[in-house]
Amino acid sequence: MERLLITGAAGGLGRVLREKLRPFARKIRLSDIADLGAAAENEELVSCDLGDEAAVMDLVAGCDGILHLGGISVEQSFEKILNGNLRGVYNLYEAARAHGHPRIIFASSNHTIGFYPQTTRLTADMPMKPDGLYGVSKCFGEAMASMYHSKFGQETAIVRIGSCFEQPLNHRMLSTWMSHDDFVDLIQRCFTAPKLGCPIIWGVSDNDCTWWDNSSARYLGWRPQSNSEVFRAALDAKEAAPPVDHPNAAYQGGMFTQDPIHKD
Ligand code: NAI
Ligand code: 15L
Repeated sequence: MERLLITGAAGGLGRVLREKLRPFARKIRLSDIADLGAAAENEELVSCDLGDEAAVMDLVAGCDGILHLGGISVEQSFEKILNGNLRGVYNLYEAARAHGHPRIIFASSNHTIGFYPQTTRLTADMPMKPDGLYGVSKCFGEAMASMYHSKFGQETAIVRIGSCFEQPLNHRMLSTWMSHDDFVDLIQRCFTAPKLGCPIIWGVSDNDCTWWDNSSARYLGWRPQSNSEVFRAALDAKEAAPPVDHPNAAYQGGMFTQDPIHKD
């Protein structure tokens, strides 16, 4: 790849992927509203608010792939979500349309379906059940990806990320966890697949207790290698598993189902 754009590059996932994807592109353009530190040899740093249409238009110019991680990543007020996740996604898709349709990987979230009970096994074509305004904003992003694909042929991998951290942080995440290495492998496959289309992919490792069926994305050849079971004993030693009626044991979105509508 000649130039890969990573939005949200100063965030938790962005900082990890900035390093791991370095060999994958001749140039990496990193953008955020937060501090990005110093540029390495093949990096370009661009401070850019995703809500600024003209700035996003310039940001996307010259890029042949976009990993879109930027935006609000937890439940917050509608005003904050509106700028980063709604305007931001619109601006990104309009910029991609103006600049030759670079392939996009959209970091969606399990909070698009967070109100499903943990007893339901989900395929990617089942109706959304968002668990808050953040989840609704990711449903909007998925709908934008689908519309730009149908209308303009824009290809996007919609990755409904479960919990992508070094390791699962609680018992719920034994089901939702995706390792960084599995995500890197998925990103590479999405950018190199001869034909991508606009699939919804569950961003989850090969966990024994997953709730999500990824068979519709098998054509990408992605076979996650990590399994959260290796962390179970340590988690059990740290804390008891939540009782069955606790949100973290009842709902796929866990505690996000309990968030209020924030007003500030
Ligand atoms: P994060 O919150 O650490 O990083 C998001 C970055 O976006 C931050 O650096 C922030 O400054 C930037 N940002 C926020 N508003 C912006 C704006 N208006 N303009 C430009 N930049 C803006 O989140 P994290 O964990 O790194 O997640 C990355 C993406 O993956 C997010 O879109 C998140 O919703 C999604 N995701 C992450 C999961 C995870 O387990 N880490 C799970 C599901 C989805
Ligand atoms: C998300 O969408 C969040 O961005 C992340 O911080 C985690 O909380 C994750 O979902 C999760 O559900 O574990």
